Amino acid sequence: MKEKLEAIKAAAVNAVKNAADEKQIEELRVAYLGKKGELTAILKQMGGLSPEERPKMGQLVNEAKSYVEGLVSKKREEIKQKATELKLKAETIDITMPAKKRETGKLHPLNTVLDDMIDIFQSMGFDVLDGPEVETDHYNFECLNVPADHPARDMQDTFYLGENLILRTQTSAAQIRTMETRKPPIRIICPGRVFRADEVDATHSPVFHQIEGLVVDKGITMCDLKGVLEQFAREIYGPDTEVKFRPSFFPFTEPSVEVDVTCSECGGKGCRVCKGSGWIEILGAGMVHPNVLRMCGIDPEVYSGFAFGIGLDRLTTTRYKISDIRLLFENDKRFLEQF
Ligand code: 2NL
Repeated sequence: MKEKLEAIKAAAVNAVKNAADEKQIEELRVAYLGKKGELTAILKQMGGLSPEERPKMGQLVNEAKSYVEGLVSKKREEIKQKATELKLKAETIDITMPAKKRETGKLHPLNTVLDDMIDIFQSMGFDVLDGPEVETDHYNFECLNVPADHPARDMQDTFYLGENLILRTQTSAAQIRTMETRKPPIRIICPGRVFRADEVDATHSPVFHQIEGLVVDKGITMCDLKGVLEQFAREIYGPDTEVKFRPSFFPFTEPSVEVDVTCSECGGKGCRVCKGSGWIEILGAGMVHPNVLRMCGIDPEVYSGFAFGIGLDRLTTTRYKISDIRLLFENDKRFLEQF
């Protein structure tokens, strides 16, 4: 029996030494030390021994068991340690590797120009407001004194969404609502996207951007209009810029003007940008038509006002020498990165 014990012990020692992972170690523990394990089984065979031999044998078996137990837990620790080392090795970070490039966003050139314009008008005391892009015929045309047979109302020029719903062709509607709800003095600008069913080319897009402005108070005259718009033009194009007011026509203003500035590219000598004229048209404006004031519940005998509309897109393309307006709407990163 003693020899059998020695044989089992030797086999166990050998097996534990060669165990490769935690699963094998656990299997060996069960096989030798578990309830039905070989070393446990040998204890149960001691019934056949003499009373003198029994305790000696019992002691030997217990010694063997605790010896093997010791080996098992030592081996288990070893295996665990090895696994941790391997894992750490696999997770080491090579700090000499090049870092991932982080890309930062930038303002769209339209927003840079818009921010500049908002700064200028806010410093002159204008509030900035916003309105919906889908408008009714009433607010987009009717209140602006645009007659029913005016070409702007044609399906060819305006995007109709229904009988009376359209995509706004200018941002005036937000200002009309302000006149309906606020009492003068009114000093507001209204930037936003506007829509026209234009033929698309390098200078025309069906979506573009506009800032409209409106001032209404007692005693507002053409001089106020000139002063504000000259100030605006000089802040955008530089203090030496000359500003020219040409007579024009809009249904919603009377009298109406268009405003030109000396070409910033050639300084007025004439070049490709200004098509040889030395001047660039930057906006349209005028004194608010009495009909418009009246339709908004403002008495034109008491109050007067001026309004203007500035295209943002052409201001942006000329400032940054962008050759095609469509580039502003494509969101091509290679284009946008340049600003
Ligand atoms: C342009 C220039 C303009 C207005 C817009 C306006 C707004 C109200 C009342 C009167 Cl609420 N007028 N806006 C005035 C003059 C010119 O836009 O080139 N438009 C086609």
